[in-house]
Amino acid sequence: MVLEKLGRSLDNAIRKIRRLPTVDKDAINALIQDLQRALLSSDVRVELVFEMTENIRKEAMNTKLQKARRKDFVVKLVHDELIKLLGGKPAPIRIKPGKKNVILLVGIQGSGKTTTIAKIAKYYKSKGYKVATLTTDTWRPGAYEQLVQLSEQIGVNCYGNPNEKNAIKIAIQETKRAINDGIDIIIADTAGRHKEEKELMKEMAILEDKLKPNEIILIIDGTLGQQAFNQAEAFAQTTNLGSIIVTKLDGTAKGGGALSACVAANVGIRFIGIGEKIDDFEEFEPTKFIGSLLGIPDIKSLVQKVQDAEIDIDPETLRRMVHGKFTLEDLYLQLKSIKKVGKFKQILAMMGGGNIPDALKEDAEANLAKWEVVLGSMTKLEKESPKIIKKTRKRRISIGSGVEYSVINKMLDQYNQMKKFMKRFIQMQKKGKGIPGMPGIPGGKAAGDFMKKLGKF
Ligand SMILES: Nc1nc2c(ncn2[C@@H]2O[C@H](COP(=O)(O)OP(=O)(O)OP(=O)(O)O)[C@@H](O)[C@H]2O)c(=O)[nH]1
Ligand SMILES: [Mg+2]
Repeated sequence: MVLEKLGRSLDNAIRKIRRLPTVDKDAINALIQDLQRALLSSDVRVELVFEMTENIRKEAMNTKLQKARRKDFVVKLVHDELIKLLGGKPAPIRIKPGKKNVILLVGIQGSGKTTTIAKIAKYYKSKGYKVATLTTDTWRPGAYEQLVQLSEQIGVNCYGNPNEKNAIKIAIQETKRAINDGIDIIIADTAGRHKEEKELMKEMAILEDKLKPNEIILIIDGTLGQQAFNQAEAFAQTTNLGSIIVTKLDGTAKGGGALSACVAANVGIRFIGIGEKIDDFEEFEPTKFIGSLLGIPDIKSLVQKVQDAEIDIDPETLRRMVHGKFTLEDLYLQLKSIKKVGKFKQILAMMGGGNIPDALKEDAEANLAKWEVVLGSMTKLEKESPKIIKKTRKRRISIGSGVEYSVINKMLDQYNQMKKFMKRFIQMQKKGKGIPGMPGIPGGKAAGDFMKKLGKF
């Protein structure tokens, strides 16, 4: 496993907390200590470690939760903070079929560029692209032969010119040749350079200018630990870095430091190298990676569960909802505050089943920004009694907000559906009957619980 030692200590820390009958103050403090020890011994920068553990402590201590939900909540906190530490996933490199597509690898000597070229070439080949490698390394003896050999192993062409000493010339001529040969993606190797080597750093900037790569990827040796920060920063200053690949994460205790250092330098990690062989390569998926570090392969569903449970509905809105006084603005505010319609659906599900008005499923979320503008052009009366919004008012609102009719209509439509849904729910509740269209929910146990909950407000 990658970062085995860190994984083992994080796994132990999480296991300990999950085994406890309740998560109290002492348990949180013990977890914080375990996390600090684990991350520091993985060479993560002290400030980062303290910042993240302090965040966990604050959130864990200050959030009031039912006992049963505390454990998952705390695990999710750890997950969220580790994601922050290791960064999100960079967007995929955009490849334009039939056009020139170049991925340029840079990095200091021995970081693993040439090996990684072959790994990336194999990755894109397996996605169905016609891939070739290109070497511009005129410095290291045998650089050309090394890449030819690796390319043969994965069955792709290698472009280069061992008789030419000018890297820029090679880059221009050989890229042309590859494009003429119908290559979709050229993965270009460069000579190893040091951030102090001004000439080579300059050459790299020219290569960038001439090749106009889709992305420049910096290769960083994971055994450097937090030293990776200086390197990432220095390269980011000279070129337009797109992402980083951290290599040699197999068998180094400092991997956590290297990964977090890259993120601290503001560059996302795209892949990780986990061995010398071509297949020892992984796309960097933060959630999956952290799941395996924490010993919870299915961390995604745990996180989802906690997120779903964090429904935060304003009690006043709830009260208005059940008394049939739900306004257009309430709908907007509610959608906005919970951000995801998914959560809103959950609230509705609590009211009696999964039968949610169709219109609320997708569009509401996407249209929120426009709704805001529309609401700004409405009078108080219109927001409270949207049924008075007929043709003339719609025209005025549309002109005032600059939002097209269709959005206003949809907004009103969604509001009406919501209102109808709630009215039906309330009627059925009063009669103690089931809810039409929701078989098997005689009044709905969930609905009953929901009503009880409402009684508290
Ligand atoms: N364990 C391990 N070794 C790796 C990994 N990636 C590369 N290496 C090894 O690191 C050494 C250097 O790799 P190269 O690919 O030649 O590095 P480079 O950056 O091209 O080096 P220069 O061209 O000299 O700048 C080789 O022995 C590789 O086998 C990795 O992910 N894990
Ligand atoms: Mg090399």
